[in-house]
Amino acid sequence: MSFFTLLPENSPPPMRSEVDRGRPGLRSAPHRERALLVGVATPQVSRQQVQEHLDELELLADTAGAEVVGRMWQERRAIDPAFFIGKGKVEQLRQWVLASGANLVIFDDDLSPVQVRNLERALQVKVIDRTELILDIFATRARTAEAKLQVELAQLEYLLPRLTRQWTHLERQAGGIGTRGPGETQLETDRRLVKQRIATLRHKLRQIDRQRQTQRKGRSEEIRVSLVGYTNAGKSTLMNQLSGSRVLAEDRLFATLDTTVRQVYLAPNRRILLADTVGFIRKLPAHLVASFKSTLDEVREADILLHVADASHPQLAEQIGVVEQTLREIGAGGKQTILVLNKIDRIEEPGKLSRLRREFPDAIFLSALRGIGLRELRQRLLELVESGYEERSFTLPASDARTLAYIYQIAEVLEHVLEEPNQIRLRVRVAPKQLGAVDRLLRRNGWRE
Ligand SMILES: Nc1nc2c(ncn2[C@@H]2O[C@H](COP(=O)(O)OP(=O)(O)OP(=O)(O)O)[C@@H](O)[C@H]2O)c(=O)[nH]1
Ligand SMILES: [Mg+2]
Repeated sequence: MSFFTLLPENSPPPMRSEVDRGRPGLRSAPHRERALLVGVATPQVSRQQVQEHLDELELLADTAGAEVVGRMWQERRAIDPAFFIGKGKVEQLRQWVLASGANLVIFDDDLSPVQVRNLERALQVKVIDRTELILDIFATRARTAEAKLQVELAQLEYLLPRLTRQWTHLERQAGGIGTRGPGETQLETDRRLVKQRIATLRHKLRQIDRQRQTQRKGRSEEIRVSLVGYTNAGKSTLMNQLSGSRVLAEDRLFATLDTTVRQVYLAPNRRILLADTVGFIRKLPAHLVASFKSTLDEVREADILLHVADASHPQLAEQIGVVEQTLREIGAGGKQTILVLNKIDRIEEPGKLSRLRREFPDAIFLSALRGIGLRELRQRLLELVESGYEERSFTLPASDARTLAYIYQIAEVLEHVLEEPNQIRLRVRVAPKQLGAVDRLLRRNGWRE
C-alpha cells in the first residue's frame, strides 16, 4: 500500500520533460530545490512512525533549503535490493516526479550506492538519502575550522564507496543538496585523491585533538557538566540562561556544531564548567559521529550530563531514547545525568504536564526560554556536585603557611582551630577531584586525621 500527498500550492507544478540540468544549490540560486520525500514502513517501523519520521525528514529538508512538494510512503515486508522500494512504486514515483516538478527525491532510509544509481536512472532526478541530507546540513552550518574539517572528513568517507556512481550524468557538481560544503571540490576526483585527502584531514584533526586534550587537561580539576540532547531541544538556550552567555540558539536543526564551554557559579564557591555541544538525531550518520570525536570528547569526559529534551514534542519518548542510545554508542553511557524536560511553556494540552511529571518523576521541568524552573535545576546540580564531596579532619603545623594557603584554595574549610601553640586543626570538605591531592598531602606529611 502506498500514499501520495501533494502539498497545497498556489500555482500548478510545472510539467517537465527532461532532467533539470545543473540547477545550482539554494544559496546561489533564485529557486529552492523541490523535493519529494519517501519513507518505508516495515514490520519494525509502523505506519505512524513512518509519518513521524517523514515529518522530521521534512524539517531536515527545509533546514537544507529545499521545498518539500510531496511525500510518499510504502509498506513492505522486505527492502528491494535494487530500488529499495518496489518496481511498481518506482514507476509511480517517476510519474509523481514529473507531475510535481520535483528535482530531488529524498529517502528517509540509507540507500546503497547501487540503489541510488538505479533510482537516479529510473527517475532522472537526483536521489539522496537521509545521511547525505544530514551531512549537507552539517556542511552548510559548519563555522569553525575544526567543524569544517570534521564535516569534510565525514562527507568524503561517505563518498568513497559511492565514487563508482556516475557523478556526471546528473551533473552533480553543479551543486544542490548533497553536493555542497567543503567536500564539493573533491566530487570529480578519483578514489586515490579522496583517500589522500582523508588521510590529510585525519592528520589535521589529530593535531587539533591533541590541542584540545591539552586544553581539557588544564581543566581536569574542574567539575565538568555537558549539555546533551536531541537537536533543537533548547540546549543553547539553556546554556545562555545559566551562564549569561550568548551562544547562537535558533529554531533550526543543528544550530550548534561546535563545543562552547562557560563557567557557571552554582553558589559563591561552587563553580562548574558547562559545555554546549552538537545535538543528536535519529540515525545520526556513523561517519559524523566518528569524525566529531574531539567535539564529542567533551561529552565523554563530563562528570555530569544535563540531558535536555523538548517536553512539548510529540516524539518526546523516542527522542529521549535516541539520545540515550547515542550516548552509549559514543561511550558516554552510565554517567550521572539530570533529565531536563524543556519548553513546558509550549505544552497546551490539559493534563499533559502532570502526566509527564508522573512518567518522569526525576526530571526537572522548565522553560529555558521563559526562565521558568531554572532555580530548581541549579539546586539539583549543586546537590549532585556536592554529593561527591568528602570531609577530612587533620592538624598541621601553624608555621606551614604555604600549605595552609593551598588547602584554602582547593577545599572548603569548615573549621579552623588553633589548638596547641603551633598546631592548627582543620576540618575541610573536598570535591572528589581534589580528594587525591589532599590525601597525598596528609600522607606525605604524616599529619594525623
Ligand atoms: N517555547 C519555547 N521555546 C524554546 C525553549 N527553549 C528553547 N526554545 C526554542 O527552541 C529553538 C531551539 O533552541 P536551541 O537552544 O537552539 O536548541 P539546541 O538544543 O541548542 O539545538 P541545536 O543546537 O540545533 O541542536 C529556539 O527557537 C529556541 O528559542 C523553551 O523553553 N520554550
Ligand atoms: Mg544549540
